[in-house]
Amino acid sequence: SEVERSYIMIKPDGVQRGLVGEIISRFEKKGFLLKGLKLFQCPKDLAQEHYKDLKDKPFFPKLIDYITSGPVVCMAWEGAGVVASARKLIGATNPLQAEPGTIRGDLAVQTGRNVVHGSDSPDNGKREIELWFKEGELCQWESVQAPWLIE
Ligand code: DAT
Ligand code: MG
Repeated sequence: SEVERSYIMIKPDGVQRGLVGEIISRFEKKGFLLKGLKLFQCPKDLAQEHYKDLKDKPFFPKLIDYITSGPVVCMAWEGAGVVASARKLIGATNPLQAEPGTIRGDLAVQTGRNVVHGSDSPDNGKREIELWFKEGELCQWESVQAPWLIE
């Protein structure tokens, strides 16, 4: 089977608040492998497709306005168990309920400004990476750290 990947995205508030380095660091230090990275101003139709499961929610229009309000940082992170682990590093959807030590728990206060997205299943990780990255935008490489991370 394929190596697991998660689509992680720093939302416009994370970029505007100068949290890009801090957030990338959390995933880098954990030991996952960065396969794709770009700063990107997202068009409305892409945001709508990304969040299509939420299209009937009352907050959907505001969510789309927020995600398209400025550049985001798109990332593809790889590793066994990366999807569930990234969700733990990110913390609960509502930052006031997110545990200290998590990205949202440490860096945000409101659901509508929760600084980062992470895929909720390996299937969605694959779907979202295909949605946000073009062919050729992902890099094939091996980290020199690999033998020190995985026995
Ligand atoms: P998550 O981002 O933790 O996977 P989700 O997939 O349920 O959460 O929702 C996607 C985003 O939509 C979430 O990060 C912020 C926004 N959102 C979710 N529930 C909301 C609510 N009740 N009010 C306002 N925004 C909400
Ligand atoms: Mg979600």
